[in-house]
Amino acid sequence: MAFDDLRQWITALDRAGELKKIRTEVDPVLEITEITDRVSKGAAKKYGRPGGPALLFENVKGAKGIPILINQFGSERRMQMALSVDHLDEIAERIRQLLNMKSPEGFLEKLKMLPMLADMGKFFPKVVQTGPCKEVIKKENFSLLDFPVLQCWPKDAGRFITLPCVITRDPKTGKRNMGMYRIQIYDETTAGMHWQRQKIAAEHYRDMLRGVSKQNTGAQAPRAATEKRRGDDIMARSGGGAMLASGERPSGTMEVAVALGTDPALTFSAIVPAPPEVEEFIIAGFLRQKPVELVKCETVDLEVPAGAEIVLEGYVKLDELRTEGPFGDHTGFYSLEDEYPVFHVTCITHRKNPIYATTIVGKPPMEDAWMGKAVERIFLPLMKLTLPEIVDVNLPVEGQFHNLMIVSIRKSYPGHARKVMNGVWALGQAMFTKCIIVVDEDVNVQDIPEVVLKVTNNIDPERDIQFTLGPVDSLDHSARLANFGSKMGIDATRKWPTEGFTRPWPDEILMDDKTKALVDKKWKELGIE
Ligand SMILES: Cc1cc2nc3c(=O)[nH]c(=O)nc-3n(C[C@H](O)[C@H](O)[C@H](O)COP(=O)(O)O)c2cc1C
Ligand SMILES: [Mn+2]
Repeated sequence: MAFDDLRQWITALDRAGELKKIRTEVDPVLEITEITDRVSKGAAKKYGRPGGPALLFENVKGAKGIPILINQFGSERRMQMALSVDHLDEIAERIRQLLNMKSPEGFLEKLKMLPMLADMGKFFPKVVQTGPCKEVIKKENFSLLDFPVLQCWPKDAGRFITLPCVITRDPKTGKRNMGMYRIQIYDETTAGMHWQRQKIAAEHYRDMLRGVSKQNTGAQAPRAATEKRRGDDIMARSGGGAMLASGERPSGTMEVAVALGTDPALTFSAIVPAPPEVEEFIIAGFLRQKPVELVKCETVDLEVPAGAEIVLEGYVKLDELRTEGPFGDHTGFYSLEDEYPVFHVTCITHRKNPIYATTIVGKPPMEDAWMGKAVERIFLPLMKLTLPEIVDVNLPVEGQFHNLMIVSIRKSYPGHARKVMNGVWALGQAMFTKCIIVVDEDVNVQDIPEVVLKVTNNIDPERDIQFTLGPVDSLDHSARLANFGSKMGIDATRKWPTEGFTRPWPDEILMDDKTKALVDKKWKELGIE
């Protein structure tokens, strides 16, 4: 069953015993973080599993009655519920079926395909006339300060919206993108838009700077060369998205809409590292098996989820950047301040009695750990499209997803592990992977003790470690330069003679089946247990 909006989802969480309502007054400045962090780290023992319950804070200091939902995705069970499955591999299986689709040969085969084609019809979003997010429309006298936005950590630069679905339009194709990029509140109507430079909205922004549009990518003349050069200058000096050139500045704005508090599949689709050509609204439709309903914005030419709790409409100026951060990030460290575009809000619409949905990030494990694990499972079949030799992948939570990937492969030729490393580094956001460990298919990558044993046994470090240079995550504080640094691959596969390894390779120690069966039979009699 898909959830139409955040409220249906909260009701379902409550019914499933996955929600804790808290009536004691709490402060959105630091206090909610401390409570939620303890819950994420296992302080709520009565739930008997990592992650604890989702939390609905009903009495938030200074919130004028707006409750806060946090930790909605914060356990494996809730992540499954959010995507309406019993196991995340079910989604991977659905993707596999879609990818395996071949042309039907006879009438019967065509008939068999009909249900799948009908399913595909559910993926596409539908624009409807109006929706609950329009219950209150404020084109003036609105304020970002009206919402109980958290200050998460002591050294944060201020209050940050941490779970926003940021919607922009590709000026080249007209396609929409929805990405989750945190937003720092500056004042009533302005905020910092933290889309990192390799993300899709930052690319839209650069395209606007370049003067690229649907009109001039075709037969029509491109922008005047001088104007183009000005845009290039800004990009060349860019920090977060782009940096101001002194003196001349290109003019113009880029429209942005932000949905806060949507149904969980939609919120989740804002974090998936989808190819730029695929609209997240379609991904959400696929995950929900039900179209996403959209409504047109009031002041910008964008559509937003009709059932959202809160919608912020506005624009970023192409010639304006401002310091964003520091912010306590999911690396366990503060991400340092940097220059990012400024979001100017032109209109706020919301439901009556809106609920503010948010999250915190920090030292893992936290809520985002479960979201990341879901991405890992769902993207495995898609990784295999490009790298079919991959058997399984583990992005350990402590590696914060971009710092460590353990991948097992079916090794078929000399140098195969290195081909896989290079393939991963070329794969969308997997480019950020600081350390890739490649093992043979007999290693269970989900079993870290086994990985440590086999990897450390199997490598001759000088021979088996591959360094490369390239883009790194904006949050990487150790790289030689912001956004640019080195990455490491460890080839921990068994080395072959054709790779120059001619020494004998020892067998792994394993007991024979006969002796095992014998001891199984005697086990009780031995009286050890
Ligand atoms: C809670 C949370 C917060 C995030 N904050 C940011 C952020 O501030 N900036 C950013 O570039 N990516 C952030 N991300 C990661 C992006 O959402 C992710 O890379 C996504 O795939 C980007 O979408 P895009 O490919 O459409 O750009 C965050 C992810 C999560 C789960
Ligand atoms: Mn995207």
